Amino acid sequence: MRIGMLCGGVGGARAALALCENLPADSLTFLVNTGDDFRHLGLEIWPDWDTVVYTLGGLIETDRGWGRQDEGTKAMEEFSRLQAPDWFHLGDRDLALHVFRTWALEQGCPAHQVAAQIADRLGVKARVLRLTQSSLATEFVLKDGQRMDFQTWFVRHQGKPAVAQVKSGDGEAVTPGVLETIASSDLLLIAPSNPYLSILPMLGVPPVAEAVKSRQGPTWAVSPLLGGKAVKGPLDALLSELSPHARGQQAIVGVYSGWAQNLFLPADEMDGLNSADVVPRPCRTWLNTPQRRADFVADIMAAWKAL
Ligand code: FO1
Repeated sequence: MRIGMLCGGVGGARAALALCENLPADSLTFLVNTGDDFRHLGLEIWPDWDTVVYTLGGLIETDRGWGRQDEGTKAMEEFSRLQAPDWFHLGDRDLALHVFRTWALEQGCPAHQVAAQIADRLGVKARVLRLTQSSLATEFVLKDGQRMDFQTWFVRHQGKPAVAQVKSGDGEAVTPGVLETIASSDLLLIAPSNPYLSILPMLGVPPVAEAVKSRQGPTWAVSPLLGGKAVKGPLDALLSELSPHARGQQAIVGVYSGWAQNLFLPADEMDGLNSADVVPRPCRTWLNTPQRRADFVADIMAAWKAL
């Protein structure tokens, strides 16, 4: 059985880890958001892809959910001494990855080959594809009319400025293998990632949207909310700003209407949800321990077997 999963951020990386810990790696392809990718200090930085690869390679700093474990701060100390921009934290080990990647791209190696080499060298067995060859450059139109790029809003301003609209590029070249994965996967999952920051930017790319809408097999989404709230990050505020007529899980149902046939969420959060086309399904969606990740995959597989 081949499984593809659209993912981004910490929730996406933990769901990818759950699948890798419990299913054969060669059956899995992860399609990772490129909306957060940007250049900083002249370096090519792919935060969501790096988070998935570090997580699957067993290298991630687990509590924070991004960057490397056993990390150093010498480079950041020097950036500060030089009065270089230091609002975006680059650990010493992580910095080596960005330098190597930027160099490889500047040598003329295509982005998907650079990605495949890095994933392989960091010990990742499953395929982890960036959705597009270059950044979807997500930006925010704020309630006060200002526009702000992703990382300036997310990191520098800690996701606080009120958002009126999220916009991403839609004309970037799709990475080889992405559309084939969407079409040929027996099951396409949408990870419990932030829908506005990670998933909708990907579904906004016309060939990707077309491939998802026209696939033969099921597409199932996993809710990022637990106890009706985001586990991490600015999703709760974004839901109330961008989906003002529905709350909590009902808002997630609304976001995935037209994209997914099922929404997996905790059994005790299903009451009262209504939707014409997205069927709520019970699932243990905590992903913070190996046992919980195994339970999550068991629930998805049980639903698959019951089809
Ligand atoms: N997130 C932060 O909140 N602060 C940081 O300084 C930061 C640095 C960073 C460096 C490399 C990397 O791969 C990720 C990093 N992140 C940081 C996480 C990242 O900005 C976000 O988690 C994602 O873009 C949102 O999915």
